[in-house]
Parts: sequence; C-alpha cells; structure tokens
Amino acid sequence: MQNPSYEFARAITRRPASSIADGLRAEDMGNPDLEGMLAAHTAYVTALRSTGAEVVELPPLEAFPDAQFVEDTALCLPQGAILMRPGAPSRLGEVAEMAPTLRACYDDVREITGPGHIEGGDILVTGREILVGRSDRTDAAGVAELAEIVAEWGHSLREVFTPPGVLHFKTDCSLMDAETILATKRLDASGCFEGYRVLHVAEGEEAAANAIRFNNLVLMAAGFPRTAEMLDKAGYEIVEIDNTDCALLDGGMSCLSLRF
Ligand code: CIR
Repeated sequence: MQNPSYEFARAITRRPASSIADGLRAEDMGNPDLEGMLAAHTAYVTALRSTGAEVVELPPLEAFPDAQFVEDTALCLPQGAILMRPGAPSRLGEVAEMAPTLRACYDDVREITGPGHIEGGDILVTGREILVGRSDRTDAAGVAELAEIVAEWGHSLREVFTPPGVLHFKTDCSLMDAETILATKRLDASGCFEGYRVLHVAEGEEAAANAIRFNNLVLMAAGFPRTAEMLDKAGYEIVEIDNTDCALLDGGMSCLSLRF
C-alpha cells in the first residue's frame, strides 16, 4: 500500500525565471546565477522522474521571482489540496498562478482565505499528523484555518514553532519515512519531535536539514558530506543536488516541488 507521507505518483515544479535576482532573502550574500539554477533544477526534476513519478514543469513567472519555490503555495494531501496564503506580500499572487494546475489534479481544492497567513514551507506531514511551525510567514490564524480544513479530512494538526531567525519549519527538518525525521539539533531541542526517531544533521551542516524523501530517494543539497554519510549508513538512497544558487534565496530541496 502507498505510504502517503513519502510515496508519491506526481510532483509539480516551476522553472526559475530570469527575475530571480529580485527574489527574497534574509541576508544578501550575492545574486543567484540563472544558468546555475536552471542546471540544478533540471537535475532535481530528473531525480524525481527517475523514481517513476510524473513531474509537471510549469513555466517561469517573471513577475514572481520566488515562484520556483512552489511548495509555499499549497499543501497537497491524499484527500485534496489546500491553497496557502503566503506571509510574504510579494508572494501572495503566486497562489492564483498555481491554482488551475491543482484544480486539474484534484476534485477537492480548498483555500486559506485569511486574514491569517501560512506558507507550505512551515508544514511537515508525517505518518501520524501534520506539524505546522509558526514563523515570520505563518501565523496563528493561518494555522487555525488550516486545522479546520484538515480536520474534515481526518488529519490531526499540531502547532509548533519555527526557531527565531529560521525562515520555515522545514528549513530545519525533513521527513525521511513515516516515523523518522532529519532535523537540526536546535529544532529537535524544542521537543517538537517527541516520539519520533530523529536523525541529526552533522554539526555545521545545518543547511542539510532541508531534504526530501521522494519514493525510494532522498534528495539533499550537495556539500554536506558528514550528513550524507550518516544517511547512507542509515540505509537511505541519497541523490545530491547542487543548491548553491537556491541557497542564496534561502531555498532548498523541499521548496522546489509539490508532491502528492
Ligand atoms: C522566500 O523567502 O520566500 C524565498 N526566497 C525562499 C522560499 C523557500 N521556501 C521554502 O523553504 N519552502
């Protein structure tokens, strides 16, 4: 039987636009290079497809320089999809651009109508519950509106907290299988993963925590050898993707796709 927390038949991605230099970032470490980002994006999509999944590649949106980070626009569950309401004003319009694609894939598409805000990067769906981290992008009202929708579909939702200074909850954690989470020590120390098996990224490799389990593979950012070795020894099949350019916009493996 399919395990909906990491076995997926489909993914949606969006090609980076030439406006990426206008993308949001907490700290300016220079502009990303479009060629580099496109090459990494192609490697990412190829890895997803290699698992047998169908991958929809949407065209770039010049008006939305962060639009390749599609994860923030929606939550995809087996019962239906929920359109998010990003806390970053410049990203609100990305949701309407994603909506038709999700409506073509799902019979039931709901919507966070506000006034609260919530971004998909703050949501971790595990084998037993949906964890949502409040952050600078996701507030209590947004979490409450999502909780009502998913309760109808039989999911329990638990509100947790994204550490201060960290963009999204999943910047610091990822699901490896239904009961196993890869996380930074700083996030695990908050106690939010009690009862789960937690694997820690290596000290100094915190940026490796944003990975994705996608069918038989774990896609992780290249350049974190100790964490990669730990995951390999734990029995996961790793594919390393160059994340240099996305990292300049605070992006990582999970942000680049919607998976269902
Ligand atoms: C932003 O600040 O919104 C984008 N530059 C990065 C979004 C990354 N998304 C994610 O982690 N889910």
